[in-house]
Amino acid sequence: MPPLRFAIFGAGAWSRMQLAAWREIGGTECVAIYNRSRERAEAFARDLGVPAVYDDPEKLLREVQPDFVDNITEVGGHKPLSLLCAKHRIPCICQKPMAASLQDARAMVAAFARAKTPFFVHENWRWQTPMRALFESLRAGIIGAPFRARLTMISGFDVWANQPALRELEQFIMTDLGVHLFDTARACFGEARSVYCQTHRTLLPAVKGENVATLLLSMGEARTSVVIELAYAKTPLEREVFPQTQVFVEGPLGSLELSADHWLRVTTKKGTHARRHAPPRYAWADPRYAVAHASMVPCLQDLLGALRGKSPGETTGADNLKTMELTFAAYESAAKDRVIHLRT
Ligand code: 89Y
Repeated sequence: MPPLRFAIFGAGAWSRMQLAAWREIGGTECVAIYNRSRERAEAFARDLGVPAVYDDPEKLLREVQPDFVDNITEVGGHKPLSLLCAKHRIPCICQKPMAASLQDARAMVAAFARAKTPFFVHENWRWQTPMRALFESLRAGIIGAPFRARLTMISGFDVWANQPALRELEQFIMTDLGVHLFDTARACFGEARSVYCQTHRTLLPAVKGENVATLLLSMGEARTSVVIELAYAKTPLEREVFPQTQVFVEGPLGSLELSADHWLRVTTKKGTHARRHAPPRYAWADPRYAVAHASMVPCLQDLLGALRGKSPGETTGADNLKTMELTFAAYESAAKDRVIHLRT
């Protein structure tokens, strides 16, 4: 099968990592790079062997006619550049978070539906090695229908050192990190029925947005009570586990615990079975982000299968709209200090 020819939009650090992940799976060829600043695009092309460089995205689409675009720009580029792909009926993968507002996310999904063109969101958290092991245990019904769960990501890691733009977001931790955990919770427990959320801004003025959030959700048919705790704060912690998500799930037949260093413990009346689900190591991955970077590989494999029409793909734009609805409902809940009910 000939490789799918694709273009990358955005020549930042994340694009470099993502191109390495694409090359890991094979079956695609990056044929062009677009960036607002031509110098950055040229440096990217030189370093990574990409044959064509553009500082005009529409010209790229017209001249190169890629099979798909991987839109790896900052959030401000997600809507305009994805809509450009829809206009040219070129399938597009957009980096998370899909958009900076629910209205924009809805407009994007609608534009691709009208253009009858595939649209996906690069949402990799649910593809983390230990998370997939957790899904398997949940789906196998080992603990029965879960009645309560907790997903925690509390960290003092300096995420702003590598991603300084995160300092400027008025809506920070839930659009940057929350979307990942919300999406993972949806994959585990079903759609959110309601959400109550409280947020804190403890790093003002250096970080504009909220950097702490606590949510209580009711999810899925089992109406699982799901608590999500998020923090990028300077609180001293005994153990730093960035970027690992810790999970605890209770059901009538047992409990599941995903804890530090990728250990999954399954406890039933027979006792506890513990197994470590470490992510594969890749030379191109930043070891400080190991489990997150490694998860790009199965995520892209899934999206490639979908682009080839072999499978629906887990993280379609339409599916990710539910994650966006939950994210903005959580902001609304925090602003109004009340429970928000979502359409399921
Ligand atoms: O931007 C975020 C992401 O997608 O994963 C972790 C991160 O780099 C910092 O929160």
